[in-house]
Amino acid sequence: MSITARDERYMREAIRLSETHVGRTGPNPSVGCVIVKDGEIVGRGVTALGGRPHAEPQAIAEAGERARGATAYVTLEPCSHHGKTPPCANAIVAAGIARVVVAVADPDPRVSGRGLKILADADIEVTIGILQKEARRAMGGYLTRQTKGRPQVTLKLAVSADGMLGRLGEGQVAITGPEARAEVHRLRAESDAILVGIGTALADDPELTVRLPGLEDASPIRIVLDRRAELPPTSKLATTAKSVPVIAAVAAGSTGHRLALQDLGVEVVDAVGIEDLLALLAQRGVSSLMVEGGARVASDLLARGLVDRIHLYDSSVTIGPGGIASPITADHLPAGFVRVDERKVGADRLQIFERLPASAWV
Ligand code: AOF
Ligand code: ZN
Repeated sequence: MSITARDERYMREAIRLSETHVGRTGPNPSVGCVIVKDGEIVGRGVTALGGRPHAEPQAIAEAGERARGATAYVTLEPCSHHGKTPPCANAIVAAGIARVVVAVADPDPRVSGRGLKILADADIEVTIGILQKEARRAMGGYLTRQTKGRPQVTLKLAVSADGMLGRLGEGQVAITGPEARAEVHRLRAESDAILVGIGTALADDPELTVRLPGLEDASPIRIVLDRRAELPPTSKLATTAKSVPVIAAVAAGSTGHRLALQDLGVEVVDAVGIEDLLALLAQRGVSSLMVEGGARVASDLLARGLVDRIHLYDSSVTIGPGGIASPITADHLPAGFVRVDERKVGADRLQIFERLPASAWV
C-alpha cells in the first residue's frame, strides 16, 4: 500500500471517530485522532462531550509508551494555545511522536499555523491536507463560524409529492414517515441551535427538542424569529423554556408580552435582521444552525445566500388544494448547490445538497 493510501485509511478512521461527537462539543469542533505504531492503531481519541479534553491527549494516554516513534492522524491542526487545557502540539512533542498527519489547518486565530510550527520545530514530520474535504465536512459548523462569523445553516424541508410543505391554516401535517422523523431528530442532536419562523411556531406549536432514546440531553437551543413578539406564553416552546433554552428574536412588540416570555425563561433578543441574529449566535459559540420552517424563512435565507446545506425529504403524500408551496423541490433547486447524498429513509427519499464553494463555479 502506498503511503498516501495508508494515510487516507487512518485519517478515515480519525474522521469516523470525530463524527461520533458532532454537535456535542460546541463551541469546540469535534476532532478525531488515531495513533499508529508498526501498522497497528494503539490510541484513539475524540474531543470529549462539552469540548474538553481535546482528542490528542486522550489518544496519547491510550497509546502510552507506544506513542514514541508513532504516527498521529488528527482531523484538525493540534492546538498551540494555553486554553482550558495545555496545548496538544506540546503533548505530541512530549510523547515522542515522530510524524503527524493533519487533515485541516485550524483557522482559530489562537492557533492558525502555530500548532504546525511547534511540531516542525521539534523535527516532527508533518503532512497536511490528507482527506481535507471529508474532514471539513465533519467540522463544517466550526469552520463556517470561524471563517464567516456565522453558523453553518442547514435547511430541512419535507416536501409532498405535489411540492407542498403543509396546508394553510392547519397545524402539523404528516408529510414524512416515522423513520424520517427519527432522522430529523438525529440532525437536531448534531446541531447547536434550531430556528423556526413565528408562522411555524403559531401554526404547528412545535417543541423542537430531541426525543430519541439516549439523546434526550442533546437538544439544541431553540430560536423563534418573532419580529413582533407574538410567541404565545402558552406555546410548547415558551412553557418548556426552563428545561431547554429558547430565544425569541424580536424587532418590535409590546413590553408586557416580552416580560411575560422572559418570566417563562425565554430569552428575548433584539435582532433587526437575520444577519444580525446569525452573528449574535456565532459570538455565543453556535456553529451549526438547523432551520425547520417555514416557507418564508427558507426563501429569505436562500435569497440572502445564507444556506449552506439542504436536507430535502420527498414523500409520496399529496396535500392538494390549500397547500403551502415549498420554495424548492428536487427539480427546482437554487443555483450553486450540488447533491452529495441520496438515500431512502423509510418510505421517503432524503437528498442532501451542499453549496459549492464560490471558487468552484466561477
Ligand atoms: C485540538 N484538539 O480535539 C480540539 C481542538 O477552549 P479550548 O481551550 O478548549 O480551545 C478551543 C480551541 O481548540 C478551538 O477553537 C480549536 O482551535 C481547538 N480545538 N484542538 O488540538 C481538539 N477540539
Ligand atoms: Zn488541543
